[in-house]
Amino acid sequence: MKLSNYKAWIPALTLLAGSVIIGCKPGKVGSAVDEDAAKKVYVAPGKYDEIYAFMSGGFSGQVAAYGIPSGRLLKVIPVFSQNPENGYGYSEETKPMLNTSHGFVPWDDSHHPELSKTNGEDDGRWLFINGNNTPRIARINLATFKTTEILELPNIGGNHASPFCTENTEYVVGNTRFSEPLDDDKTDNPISSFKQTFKGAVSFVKVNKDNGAMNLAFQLIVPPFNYDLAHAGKGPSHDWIFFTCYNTEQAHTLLEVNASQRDKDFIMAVNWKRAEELIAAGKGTKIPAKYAHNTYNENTHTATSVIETGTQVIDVTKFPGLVYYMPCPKSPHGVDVSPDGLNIVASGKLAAVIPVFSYQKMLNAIDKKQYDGMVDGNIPVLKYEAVLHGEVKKPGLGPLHTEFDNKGYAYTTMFVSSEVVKWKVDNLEIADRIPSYYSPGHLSVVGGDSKKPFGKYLLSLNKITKDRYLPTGPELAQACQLIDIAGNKMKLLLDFPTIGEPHYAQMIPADKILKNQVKFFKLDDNKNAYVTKSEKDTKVVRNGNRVDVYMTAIRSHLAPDNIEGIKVGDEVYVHVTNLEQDWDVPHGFAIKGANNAELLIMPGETCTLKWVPGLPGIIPFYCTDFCSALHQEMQGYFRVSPAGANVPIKFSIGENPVTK
Ligand code: K7E
Ligand code: CUA
Repeated sequence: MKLSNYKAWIPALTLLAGSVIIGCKPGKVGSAVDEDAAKKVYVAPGKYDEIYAFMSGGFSGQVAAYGIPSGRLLKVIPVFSQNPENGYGYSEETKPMLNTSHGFVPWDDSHHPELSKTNGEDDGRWLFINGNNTPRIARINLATFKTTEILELPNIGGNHASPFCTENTEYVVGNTRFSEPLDDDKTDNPISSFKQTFKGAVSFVKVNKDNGAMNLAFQLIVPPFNYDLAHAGKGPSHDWIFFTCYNTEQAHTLLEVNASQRDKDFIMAVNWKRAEELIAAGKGTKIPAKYAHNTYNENTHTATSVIETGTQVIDVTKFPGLVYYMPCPKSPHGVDVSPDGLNIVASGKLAAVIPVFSYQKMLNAIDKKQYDGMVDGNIPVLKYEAVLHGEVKKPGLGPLHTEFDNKGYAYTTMFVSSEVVKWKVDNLEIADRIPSYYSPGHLSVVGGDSKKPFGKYLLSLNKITKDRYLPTGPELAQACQLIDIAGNKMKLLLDFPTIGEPHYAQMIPADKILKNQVKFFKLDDNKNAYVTKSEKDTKVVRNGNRVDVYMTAIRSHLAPDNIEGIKVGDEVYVHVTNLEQDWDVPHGFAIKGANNAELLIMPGETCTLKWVPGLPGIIPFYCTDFCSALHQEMQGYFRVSPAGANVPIKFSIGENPVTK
């Protein structure tokens, strides 16, 4: 690709020397703590928090839910990684959730939780989260706090600009951080052919508005830059979505230096409505693509994985009016859209200002063809001055991410100068700043990327922990800070550690989620292929070397609890149905020596543990969740006979009682 007429080069990193980029320590440690902090974060025993915070786990691959303002960890929701705590990714029912075109991938790197939106407001129905490494988007049902769908994205590497949603969750998007040749390009391309053979691809995943089901509607093929983050327009800018891109130099080695050459990279503005129209008009091209689509059925409590075989693409260079680039200083990271949809805030990691673009000026510049060259021959680069609303001057060093409150203010994290800066969106003047400990990445305001921010609290999600907590050896807890933004001055309230690395968080008033909570699954509605709805139906069935155990759990026994006739090398599938019909009575299930995790079975649910006994002997099994006064009695035995034995299958409970 060519960048004709588009000059503006500044050699290397002029602003920031290498050591500074690591982050520096703010002064006046502790001075920003609010005098009333203890009172403001204290949630009395037995009381609920006001707000849910959902944080990505980063390299843990999961999502965690916290109560705010207390910072109490409520649940780790397993998404992309196996989770032995509750058997996710270990049970037969959930293994298919982690299937991909590369096979079973039991881990990912999750960055951006995104709440579903209706009319631009968080609606509390679903939470989306991206898998950065093996590109995937997951959907969590907030009625059950379970991952119910995972869709792999073909043709991209590093699904980082994801899964941001449009104003009514018409689409969630995924854009490539590591451009690469398309999957069906079977040429053995050398890495040096980057500029010729590598592509970017933006995925538009359609979301069913009734049940949330996702499908890959189409992909836009775009120039091979590193696409980093995204946010959709809202209100007047509803039809558009904005992406940051860095490495417009198109380097494929030592990006630290080589991708920091140009003074400006780009914001890519995509008219998704127009793309949708083009697809509807049959302008898409079908290409082969292989990707997994995994769905968890909430009636069968069972996931299935389907490998899809094609997708539709549009080459954006062939359709004028679909994509524009706006120059943006300098290696931009975050891009955020103000609640009114009129301003687009970008954060150049190495920039000395925060540029704010005007949606209206962007339209005018498009209208008047105020171009500053073209990318790839015919994707217009709009003139920086023509699209700029203004720059926030001297905000600090290393701006990364911005969110908004309900009073016309924006809050931006400064990675290098370790602070959160508050500024007014209309006049771009700085109103306040507060140190953060240390080097914040994303921040989150309650409802802060929506049309109607709730405000009140801000989380600063910090990259460096240093001396904030009791040391735990070389690996330290991750640092998150709660900041009160209700008044004119920001006030630090609380530090609390998090699970994994919380790249981003979304916060929502609890009442939007509480009203839909499922407390247990109705046993009558359980359509699992191996459900056992009453103890009298429990059984053990041999079919060749496969043995199916239909087991039930209820306080305080597992039935059957004496099982004989199992042989070494059998494939034993233990299907445990929890017969309880009350809130908060899970049962667990574990087998000595099983090369697997336990199961944690919710009331009304069936889960299956696969076990291949390797040694003969008596093998105990038991409930792992302390469920009642007689939980310790909730156990049983398998008799495992040698491989060639002919001990018949036999199962029982309560036979030959010791006492009468
Ligand atoms: Cu800034 Cu992955 Cu959104 Cu980390 S990302 S900070
Ligand atoms: Cu059931 Cu312990």
